[in-house]
Amino acid sequence: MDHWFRTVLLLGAFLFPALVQSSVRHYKFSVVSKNTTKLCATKPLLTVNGQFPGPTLYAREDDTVIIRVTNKVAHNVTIHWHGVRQFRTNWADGPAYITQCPIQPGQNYIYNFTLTGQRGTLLWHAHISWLRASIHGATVILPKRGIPYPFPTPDKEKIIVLGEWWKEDVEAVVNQATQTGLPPNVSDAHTINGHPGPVPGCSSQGGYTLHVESGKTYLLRIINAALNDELFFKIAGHNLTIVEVDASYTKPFQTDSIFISPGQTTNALLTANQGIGKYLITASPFMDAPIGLDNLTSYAALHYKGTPANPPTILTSVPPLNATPLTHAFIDSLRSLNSEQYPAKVPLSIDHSLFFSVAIGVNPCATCVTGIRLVAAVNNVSFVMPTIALLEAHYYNIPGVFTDDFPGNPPIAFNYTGNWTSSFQTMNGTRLYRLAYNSTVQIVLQGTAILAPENHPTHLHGFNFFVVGKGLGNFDPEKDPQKFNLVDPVERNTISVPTAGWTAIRFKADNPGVWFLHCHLEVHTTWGLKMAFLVDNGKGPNDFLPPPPNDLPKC
Ligand SMILES: *[C@@H]1O[C@H](CO)[C@@H](O)[C@H](O)[C@H]1NC(C)=O
Ligand SMILES: *[C@@H]1O[C@H](CO)[C@@H](O)[C@H](O)[C@H]1NC(C)=O
Ligand SMILES: *[C@@H]1O[C@H](CO)[C@@H](O)[C@H](O)[C@H]1NC(C)=O
Ligand SMILES: *[C@@H]1O[C@H](CO)[C@@H](O)[C@H](O)[C@H]1NC(C)=O
Ligand SMILES: *[C@@H]1O[C@H](CO)[C@@H](O)[C@H](O)[C@H]1NC(C)=O
Ligand SMILES: *[C@@H]1O[C@H](CO)[C@@H](O)[C@H](O)[C@H]1NC(C)=O
Ligand SMILES: *[C@@H]1O[C@H](CO)[C@@H](O)[C@H](O)[C@H]1NC(C)=O
Ligand SMILES: *[C@@H]1O[C@H](CO)[C@@H](O)[C@H](O)[C@H]1NC(C)=O
Ligand SMILES: *[C@@H]1O[C@H](CO)[C@@H](O)[C@H](O)[C@H]1NC(C)=O
Ligand SMILES: *[C@@H]1O[C@H](CO)[C@@H](O)[C@H](O)[C@H]1NC(C)=O
Ligand SMILES: *[C@@H]1O[C@H](CO)[C@@H](O)[C@H](O)[C@H]1NC(C)=O
Ligand SMILES: [Cu+2]
Repeated sequence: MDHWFRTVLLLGAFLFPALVQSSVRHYKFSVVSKNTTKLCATKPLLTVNGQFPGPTLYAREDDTVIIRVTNKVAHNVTIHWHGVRQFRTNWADGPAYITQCPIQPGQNYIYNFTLTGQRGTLLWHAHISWLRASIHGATVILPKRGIPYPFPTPDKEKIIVLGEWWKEDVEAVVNQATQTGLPPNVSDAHTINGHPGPVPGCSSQGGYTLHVESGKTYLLRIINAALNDELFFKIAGHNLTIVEVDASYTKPFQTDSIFISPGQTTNALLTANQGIGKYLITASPFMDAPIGLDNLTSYAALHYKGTPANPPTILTSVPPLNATPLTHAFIDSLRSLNSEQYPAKVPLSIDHSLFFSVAIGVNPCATCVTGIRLVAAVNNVSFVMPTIALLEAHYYNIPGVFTDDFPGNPPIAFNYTGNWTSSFQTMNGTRLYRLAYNSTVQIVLQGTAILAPENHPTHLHGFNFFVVGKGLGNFDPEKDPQKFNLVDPVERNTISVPTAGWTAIRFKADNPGVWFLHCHLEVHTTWGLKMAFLVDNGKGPNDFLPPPPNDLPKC
């Protein structure tokens, strides 16, 4: 292409931005330690660029994003672009020892990927140990230039990142739990855009304020970046209209409270249609299992322009900790938009029908305080992390790192949600489940009552899935599939499997490589509630796993 033509093209792009189909966006992420005044932490926070929450990644659908990550802290780091499909950019997915070895102190790595077929809000977060506690931020994928949202255009957009925070160094918390075999200490607060609101033993630092103008509509991009807590989000006196989850459009519906699990995102329209004033915003935890959890609500304020000084705050009731019906009502309201432009391509025939029981267990541990260690498992296998990345072991055919014999069913069929009185022990293994390229997969994720029934927000890397069904008790393979929604089920990357219940998901394995599936409660992931899929190459010219980039970190 000659210079004259290139100049005309560039000028055209400048004068008529609509002509530009996509662009390349560059970001620099420095992982640094930072003392913050927002929280009364006793230790500096690990952050990206000194920000908590971290910087927002803005892009449009079809853009390429290049993020140069520099590790300036004493911990190993990786970053995961949660929910990004990573078509043929597997090496940029980020989970440590799954798709890459960690970026070690002083090292760099460039994440390079294109955002294809997705638009909405996602999050990015560290994907090693518990570093994502403070290393996280929003990913905003705008529609292609000139393509409107499939809902009324909001006047403004606001990002709301919900988090969870410990006064102590979070790595010390997880290390202590790993040594003792006991549950880790619960967090000291939840946060809304980095502010906890009132915290016992910590003088108030002021909360986050969402400023609005009467009559205007706001698109709230809400993210749950907490480590271990599913959350409810509410604004006093205002309803929210849900329009998108996990970067997939939904049929709009109104609600006064949002249920959001770690790793999930929810876009909601808020219209400032109430009297001028100051309204309470709350983020509070959900837990319906009989286990200990912090019951701390974080607070922020919705503030109308023109509100007089020091107004009384208009309050709202906080959902009870165990508000199970509210979680079901919210999940049951979610439907794919399924329009002509955004069809729900639900797999109708299934090549791999899998049944995964998810459970807590205990294994012997000579060095632990009580001689046992809490663990967790999928189909009774507690996943053991390898010491080199699985994707490299697969690509280079390195033997002895993993096996591809992950069981497609529990080793013993039993009354999953009943009283398990046999051994609480699990098996160890770095076992993957192999899928043919383009095959269709159904997984029934079955919660169990072993030790304690609990809710598990399960996340799949590399794919979106359709949530075709859910229920309480044991999945019935005869009756339950008849009730599946195969028309407009919600499409997402993380789904909460109900306590003592099941959820059925479907996806098409159209992305070759190694893809992690795990509980997004970090405590359960640490205990072994994780596995990975190995999707073989296809036959087409673009159906294969590309070679790793030159700067891929080494173990
Ligand atoms: C943070 O504050 C502590 C004292 O509270 C100080 O020793 C440390 O150097 C500070 N770290 C940074 C990164 O500013
Ligand atoms: C990003 O990936 C594209 C496509 O493989 C490649 O052309 C480009 O050079 C890469 N950029 C960087 C900075 O690695
Ligand atoms: C965990 O909590 C216990 C009891 O409050 C405390 O003694 C211990 O220091 C805490 N551990 C960490 C790593 O914060
Ligand atoms: C919120 O929505 C509910 C149900 O749709 C409705 O009953 C209620 O009046 C709405 N409240 C406001 C403040 O719009
Ligand atoms: C948790 O806190 C909320 C709000 O403070 C309260 O309504 C609820 O009863 C508490 N639940 C438990 C189990 O303590
Ligand atoms: C299982 O793996 C863990 C490491 O993840 C190890 O500590 C434990 O000894 C193993 N147990 C058995 C029975 O191999
Ligand atoms: C499974 O266990 C539950 C809880 O104990 C019980 O209510 C149910 O009847 C059991 N189901 C079967 C099929 O045994
Ligand atoms: C579960 O079984 C044990 C041992 O048989 C029994 O002691 C316990 O009461 C049972 N629990 C329930 C909830 O049925
Ligand atoms: C899991 O495996 C262990 C060890 O083989 C066994 O003792 C236990 O009964 C199994 N549990 C389940 C739920 O299958
Ligand atoms: C894989 O599926 C897609 C549609 O989802 C189709 O376009 C493509 O041809 C298929 N490739 C192979 C090799 O089956
Ligand atoms: C960092 O990662 C390397 C490569 O896996 C490993 O050898 C090293 O022990 C890790 N360092 C820490 C502090 O975990
Ligand atoms: Cu994730």
